Amino acid sequence: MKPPAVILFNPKATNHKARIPNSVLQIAASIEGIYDWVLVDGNLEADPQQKIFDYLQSGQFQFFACTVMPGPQLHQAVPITRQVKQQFPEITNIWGGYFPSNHKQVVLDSGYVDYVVDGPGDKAFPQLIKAVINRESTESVPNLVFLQDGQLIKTTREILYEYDELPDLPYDRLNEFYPLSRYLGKSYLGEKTIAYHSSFGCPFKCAFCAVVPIYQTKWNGKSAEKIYQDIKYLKDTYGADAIEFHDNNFFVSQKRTVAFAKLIQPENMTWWGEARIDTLDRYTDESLAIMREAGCKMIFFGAESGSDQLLQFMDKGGKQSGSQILRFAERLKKFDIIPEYSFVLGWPADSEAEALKQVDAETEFIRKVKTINPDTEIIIYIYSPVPTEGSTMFEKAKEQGFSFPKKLEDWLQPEWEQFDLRKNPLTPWLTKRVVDKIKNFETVLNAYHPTVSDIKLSTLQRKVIRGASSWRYRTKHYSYPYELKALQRFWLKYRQPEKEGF
Ligand code: B12
Repeated sequence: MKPPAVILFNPKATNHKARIPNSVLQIAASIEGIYDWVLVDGNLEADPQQKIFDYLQSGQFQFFACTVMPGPQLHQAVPITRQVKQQFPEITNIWGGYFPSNHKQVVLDSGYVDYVVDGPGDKAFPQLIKAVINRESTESVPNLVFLQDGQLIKTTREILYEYDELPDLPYDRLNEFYPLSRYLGKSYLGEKTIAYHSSFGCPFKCAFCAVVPIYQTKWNGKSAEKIYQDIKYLKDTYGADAIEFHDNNFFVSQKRTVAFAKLIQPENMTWWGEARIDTLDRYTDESLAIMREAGCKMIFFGAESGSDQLLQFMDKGGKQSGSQILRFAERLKKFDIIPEYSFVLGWPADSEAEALKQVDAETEFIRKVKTINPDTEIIIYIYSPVPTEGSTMFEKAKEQGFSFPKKLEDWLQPEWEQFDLRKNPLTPWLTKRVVDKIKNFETVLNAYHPTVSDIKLSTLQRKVIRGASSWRYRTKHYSYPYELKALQRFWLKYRQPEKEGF
């Protein structure tokens, strides 16, 4: 008698481009050859709920396993999981990923999620499936959270695994469910862009980052050889020509980065990844030149703020400083690697006046970066608290009256979606005046310096929007930029990389 099978669900995350669903694919790898599995991708299914119900009606499935990150994915994950529990109460519902890992209680209190896998699921998932099928206790399964007689039970935490020792991702199996070519979309980097994850965690503990509670400053990365092997396979088999490294911190090890660069150089591929300014600034000129030669075109950096005092307040750690952020933008120019600097504005402040002053200081700083290196891409987030319990910042946020929704459905409310998108978190210290000031500056900045990553913009569109915004940018008149908002929305359909990716 075949063991019952597993439905893996990747809820819709973006409107315009599906990416290789690495979260559920890595979970699939953990049971490949042990339990049968099918994959439903909400980014490629017109009616994912019907697809899931068709599978469930076959009676061959016992598990519905869903990956959930904050934001848009909740809009499919919540209603579909609730429906699965109502219509097929015998099915075991399992959630994993950043959202349930950081919001375990509210997820389990919903009553339609049976288990949360907190952090990496590579070992937990196959062990949980086995325990449930064999009706054994789940208390020896690592990284598991569940309710027992109303009590929240947390099993042993296993924070990190040797990435090289984990099973290969079953790309060919994925290709049976959805042609892999549909996941290799056109982007600023290339015609067929791979989404690849080569490391877990990050060695730092920035108080605004949701990675910290999960990986607790630990980091582990695949070897350069292993990454190259996978990429080469996707290039030769599916014609991929570019790579988005989705690691939280790809460049932790200069040795690994340079080794990978030397391996990938002959393949003529273009790549992008996320890094820290102070880490990259310790790379030698030779390493940066080798990376560029090997196709490293743009790197995302958490610049966060030009204020050393705020960098300290947010536990940015390391050696990063305002002057280093400026100097490094200058340095990267020499290597023709585009820095993509993300800033976080709207930190907890004791008064509106103080918050407005903070914003003025940051907008001036961002203008300085653009003067030093006009190619620098700028991304602006507004601080949205994440549960970094014990961090000065999160404690201050709570002191000032911040709290997360108590009911899972409340996260679907528009204001909480904006919160997740870090675009208007409605935190108690953020008044409308402060949010408008940030948004208006962002509008004028994106008009005067439109992102290179929005590949659908024509040269004419770029010229017109820059021309239309130049008086505002030059004279720092950012208020009520409705004409620019209208042009961006209706003519350019401007796409911000932080929302939808490249
Ligand atoms: C790819 C990505 C995106 C893509 C696509 C997302 C998608 N789901 O398709 C895009 C660019 C669209 C995106 C957008 C956003 N993102 Co994003 N994104 C990522 C990124 C870089 C990679 C995710 C991934 O594939 N990881 C690789 C897999 C293998 O790792 P994993 O997901 O952790 O999976 C492991 C475990 O979590 C667990 N697990 C995961 N799922 C499941 C499911 C089951 C059943 C089980 C058992 C286990 C399990 O086991 C896995 C293997 O160990 C992560 C950072 C990161 N490195 O993970 C940020 C990240 C998840 N994103 C984040 C955010 C905030 C956003 C945005 C809200 C940003 C914004 N303001 O716009 C938007 C949301 C809008 C949206 N469209 O969804 C944050 C979430 C922070 C938080 N509060 O939880 C992260 C953590 C980045 C960060 N460092 O802050 N994102």
